[in-house]
Amino acid sequence: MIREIITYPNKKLKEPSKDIKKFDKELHLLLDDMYETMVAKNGIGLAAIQIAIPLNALLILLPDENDEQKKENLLEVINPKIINQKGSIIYQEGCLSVPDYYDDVKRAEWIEVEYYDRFGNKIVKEYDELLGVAFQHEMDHLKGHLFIERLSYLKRKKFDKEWKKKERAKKK
Ligand code: QAP
Ligand code: CO
Repeated sequence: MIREIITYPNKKLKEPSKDIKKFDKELHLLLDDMYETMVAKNGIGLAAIQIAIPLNALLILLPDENDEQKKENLLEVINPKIINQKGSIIYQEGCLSVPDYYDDVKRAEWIEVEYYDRFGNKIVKEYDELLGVAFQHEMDHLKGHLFIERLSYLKRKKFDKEWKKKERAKKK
């Protein structure tokens, strides 16, 4: 089922998510709905809180070299923790919860993470480049943060200005 994605400035996006305790049918239904929703809305990443569910679950699905999103490349991430990180990288990010705005964000260039798959198997892996950026972006959602909170002061002002302009245009 495709769920509704909540968008900025919905307060729910600030809510910290909670750990998942049971790796059951209900979790699998949530992950399946998140996948359907992410693909339908042309996303490459989605956190459960973006469909208003405050649980520590996120998905990442990058397009392959043929620009196709193959389900076999889907990353289902439960209760993630960053256990190591190094370097820094600047990447232009966007977010389904902040539609039509893209800007540069600085993040760790390499991360080591620990998480669980949908069956409760523990996974420890390293990620860098776009996958590492996507992981950090989605993990921010679980803590109640959006990428626009990580923009430089000037870029944040630019965002506020553009967002207000868009709001005014909508009201007409
Ligand atoms: C997070 O972002 C991300 O404005 C995932 O109109 C961002 O899927 C990971 C999207 C950057 C790595 C690098 C945004 C779709 C999707 C929009 C997304 C839009 C339609 C964003
Ligand atoms: Co996002």
